[in-house]
Amino acid sequence: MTVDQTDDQTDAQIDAQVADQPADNHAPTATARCIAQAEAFGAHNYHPLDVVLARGEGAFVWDLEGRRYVDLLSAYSAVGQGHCHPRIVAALVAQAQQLTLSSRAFHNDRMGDMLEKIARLSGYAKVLPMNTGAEAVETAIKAMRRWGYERRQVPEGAAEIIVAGGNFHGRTTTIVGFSDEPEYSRGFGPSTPGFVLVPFGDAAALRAAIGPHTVGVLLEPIQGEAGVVIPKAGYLTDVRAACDAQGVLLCFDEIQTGLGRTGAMFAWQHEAARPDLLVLGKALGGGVYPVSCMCADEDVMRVFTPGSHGSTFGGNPLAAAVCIAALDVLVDEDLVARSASLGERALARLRREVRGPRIADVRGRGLMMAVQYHEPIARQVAQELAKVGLLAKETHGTIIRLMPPLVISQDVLDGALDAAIPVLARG
Ligand code: IF1
Repeated sequence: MTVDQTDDQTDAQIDAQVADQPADNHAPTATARCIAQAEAFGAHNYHPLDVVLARGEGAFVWDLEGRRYVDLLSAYSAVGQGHCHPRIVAALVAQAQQLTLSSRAFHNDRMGDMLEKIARLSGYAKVLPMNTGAEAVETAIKAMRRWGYERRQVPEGAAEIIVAGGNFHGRTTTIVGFSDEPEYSRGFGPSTPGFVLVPFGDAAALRAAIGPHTVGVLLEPIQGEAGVVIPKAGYLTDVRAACDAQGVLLCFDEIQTGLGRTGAMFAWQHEAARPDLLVLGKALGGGVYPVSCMCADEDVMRVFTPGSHGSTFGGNPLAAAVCIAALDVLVDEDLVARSASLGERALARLRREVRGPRIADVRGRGLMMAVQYHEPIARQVAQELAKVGLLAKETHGTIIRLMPPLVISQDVLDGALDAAIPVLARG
């Protein structure tokens, strides 16, 4: 279909096209129409469950037919503060009536408060605001490379960054170029040079991979998309020591693990492994607006000089207002402690009750949990969970991630586990 055909098409033709689209045979009309419309006019770069969400509040979402679900994905951790948190929405609405976008050609009266709040919360002197997680990761890659050329005398253009197998850091061509997941990189080459892949969790292999052109290491402290892959105790500490010993930078991508998800404010705090660069996103925007950033101390951040990096929307007043409220909610509602205590209790119960020949592993930290099967049945488990009012997402065929909003109450989580465990255990 070309654009002019779209323009010329009559409603009847669109209705006919929409009606022809595949949709769940049992899905009611409104749901079916919505799915068919997305199928008819959207790129097919996702394979969502046949659920059309229309409303969200706290840990709950409702579909077009009014069915309520407990959200066990939290938009991949971006809805840590819960859906449509009133304080965050109020901040969005208020700022939207004041000033939404100023560009960085001028100052605005909200960005400074956001930068200071993130700096104090993260313990870093400087913050560079961006929008999506991938943009913040690309910012960190630029920072490590320029730091390497200016501070380690690495020959220009020869910088290497060590990354881990199973990594997920976003979808830009540079980032997917160092992914070892073929579906993320197939057909998008040529890859950006200067990345060295080592096995995740193997500090000796990482240490051995550091060479004269290495400028930094980029890791998720716990791998999210790989399926909540938690390294053995001491790994992050060993990686920190290896970077110190050879004078290379350590960058942790905490876009998914950060802001309380794993039961600490940042996952690196489970070990004494403070990175030189910290990348945040997702819940930084309170599930309401895309906000990301890269945090670092002056020694690294000063590689950015006026005009060397930026973005149209980075640090805009609307993002700042939302981010400030999102972080206030995180702190005022003690979401980090909730994640730790609720997660510990939920994981213990899952480990106790989700057992059987089909179960390969049950793991987690804070409210970032996963059930792994021996066979690739996770998609059908997700579909079965949806039937009992629970929304979760499979990854890599065999893993179901369970990541409710950090605001979920003990009762609601207990109820969700009551419904989930028979489905998870059955596989
Ligand atoms: C999709 C995955 C999760 C991330 C980490 C950077 C980014 C992400 C650790 C990039 C984003 C999202 C992207 C989304 C689905 C989701 C995802 F399955 F793709 F990998 F969460 F596990 N670092 N993860 O998890 O942030 O640019 O998206 O803001 O692309 O399908 P972004």
